[in-house]
Amino acid sequence: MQRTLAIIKPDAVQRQLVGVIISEIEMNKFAISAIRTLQLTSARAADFYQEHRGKPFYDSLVAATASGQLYALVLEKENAVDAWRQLMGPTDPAKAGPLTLRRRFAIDIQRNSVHGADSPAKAAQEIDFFFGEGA
Ligand code: IDP
Ligand code: MG
Repeated sequence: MQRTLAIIKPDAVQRQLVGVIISEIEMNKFAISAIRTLQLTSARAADFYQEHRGKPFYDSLVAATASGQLYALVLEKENAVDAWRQLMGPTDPAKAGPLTLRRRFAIDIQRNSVHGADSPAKAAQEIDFFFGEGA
């Protein structure tokens, strides 16, 4: 079984979409092996998205990520990293298939409701970010 890191972003929590998103996770046969809710400081959000530093949307992304409670989850399934990204759909909801979470729930390309690690190595790093010693 592979593990990945998922986030239900503050925009989705604020719109009370936690239950329906977790329901989709379970219906798609992911096991939830860890879950926590927390609000990141701006500094921690900036660190989480540091690969995007310097891009035009970075400051706004960091502010949105720190704007409220989020849910971090460790999901387990065969091929979990790719399977979760497929269920989420692409970054831009306008380009996402009809059954994807982002097509169904995203407001726009930034407030796109969910996050997923993009590789097994990033998944391990992001799981440590939310569930490791220093988290
Ligand atoms: P991903 O979440 O699908 O992996 P990334 O390219 O890693 O997409 O970008 C991280 C997050 O930054 C996205 O989920 C989205 O919230 C935001 N983002 C990405 N591209 C844009 C953009 O062009 N405008 C505004 N926000 C963006
Ligand atoms: Mg990404």
